[in-house]
Amino acid sequence: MKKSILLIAVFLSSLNVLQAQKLDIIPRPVKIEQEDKLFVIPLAVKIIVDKKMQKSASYIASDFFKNTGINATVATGSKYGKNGISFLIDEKLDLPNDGYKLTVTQKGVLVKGKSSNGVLNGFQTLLQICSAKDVKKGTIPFVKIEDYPRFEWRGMMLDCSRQFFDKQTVENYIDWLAAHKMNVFHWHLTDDNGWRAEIKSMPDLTLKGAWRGPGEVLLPSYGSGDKRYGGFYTQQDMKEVVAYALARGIDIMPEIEIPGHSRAVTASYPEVGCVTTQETKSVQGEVKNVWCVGREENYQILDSIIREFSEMFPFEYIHVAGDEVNRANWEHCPKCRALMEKEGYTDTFQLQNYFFRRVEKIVAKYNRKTAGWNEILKGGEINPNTLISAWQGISYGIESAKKGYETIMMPGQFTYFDMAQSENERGHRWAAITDTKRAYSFEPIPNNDLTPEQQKMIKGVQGALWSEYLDRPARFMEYQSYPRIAALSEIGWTKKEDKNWDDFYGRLTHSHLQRLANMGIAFRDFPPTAI
Ligand code: TNX
Repeated sequence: MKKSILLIAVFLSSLNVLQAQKLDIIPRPVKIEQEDKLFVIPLAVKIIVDKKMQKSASYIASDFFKNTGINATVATGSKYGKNGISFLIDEKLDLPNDGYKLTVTQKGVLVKGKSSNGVLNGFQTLLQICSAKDVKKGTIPFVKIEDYPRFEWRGMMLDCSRQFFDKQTVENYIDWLAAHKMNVFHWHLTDDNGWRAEIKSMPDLTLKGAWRGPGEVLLPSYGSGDKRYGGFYTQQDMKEVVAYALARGIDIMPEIEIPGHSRAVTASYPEVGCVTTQETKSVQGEVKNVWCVGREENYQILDSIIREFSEMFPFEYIHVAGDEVNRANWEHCPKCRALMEKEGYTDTFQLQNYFFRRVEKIVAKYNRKTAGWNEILKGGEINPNTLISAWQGISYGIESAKKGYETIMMPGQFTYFDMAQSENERGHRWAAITDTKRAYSFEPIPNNDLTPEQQKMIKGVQGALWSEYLDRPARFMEYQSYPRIAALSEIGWTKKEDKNWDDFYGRLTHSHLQRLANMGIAFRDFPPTAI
């Protein structure tokens, strides 16, 4: 008798119905109710995608197949399909923006989102459930999930200047962000070491400024030795990447690095730089890398560059940088000095502020809002609509929020994934050594220093991957990105009180690292197996 009970128990547990299966969702959802029953996905299951989400339909079908091995038939519609999987927009859903409800019953799967991005977030959760270690292939446990993000902005920046990542690589990167419910890709397209965006009115920016190596005026490349190195995206490429990202719920914020970090510009068009009486260097040891703020023609050039960017990138923000400007350069430039005198300025931060106020006007002319690094707060007032990327530390973000600017928290000490992950690994070290646990410990609203109104100015969080070190070994970019981006995704999404390292680590190691491997990501393991 006892033996047969045991046998039944073993049999039932092999069907995974005795104990709740771990779903290991990252980022952790707001609310999950789970039952010990399974929906068996029929072969050639019918997927219904809301009519308003036409542009995401083929993506949903192909990613569903990649994760489950099941070839669904996809149709667009607006009604729940019995025994199938339905993805529907319900604008009246009683959840915050980007929220969704996911219900799995014997009747099938229903994902409802307040917006198409909400639906896509629910889709990602569904894929993660299907690929959780405990969940038997071809089945989905009965669940009711209600979920929405803590922050509206969950971003990641990739530096495509110091190293050039081709279009396919960028699209893969976007896929991986989407899998973590991230919604902004900050595309760092220009820097001292390469200009990567085709600009039709300034062709030399990519004919010359996208390349380095022997005979080039640019810095020697990182690790590429004597070989010519570089590349750029055509305008068509960039438009395609934008569409690719939008289908996955991701907006692209392009960045044009001005007025510093512009060696690639002056190598292509020397007249844009200052004519100085003395050469000075930027913090990164670069010469001739600053736009001349006293040269009037430069503002026309900026107008055409920003216009072309606005034609390619529909997102509401264009990022115009402003970090680490070698202002000493302006002190030795007669044109800049003349402008200072004319305006009655006593220091070069005021000159920098003058530059940004003009740039803000150009950006506004093309119906976009300006974003910049936290240094643009210096030297005078800027437009109250301008968004601040606070990179130098948490206190910089707090200061920006207190001044009333919408702020993205991206302190280098926690969210710069170019930082090494341990003493023995490669990477920058100037901000911190940041392993996944440390990255996870970041709290974007760390104290009660901010009033509730000021706290609202913190729109979200972002990571950054600068690429000076990403030349080698192969796939180091992925090693630096994951699993730290998985940790960041939870900081951006999950409620503060639900964040817990041990719990996150459990989900990560039990199911999620395998998901990353399935996506083809060469992530850093615990303990590290490379470098
Ligand atoms: C600072 S963050 C920079 C980048 C470097 C990075 C390396 C910022 C706005 N500027 O130019 O690549 O440090 O960590």
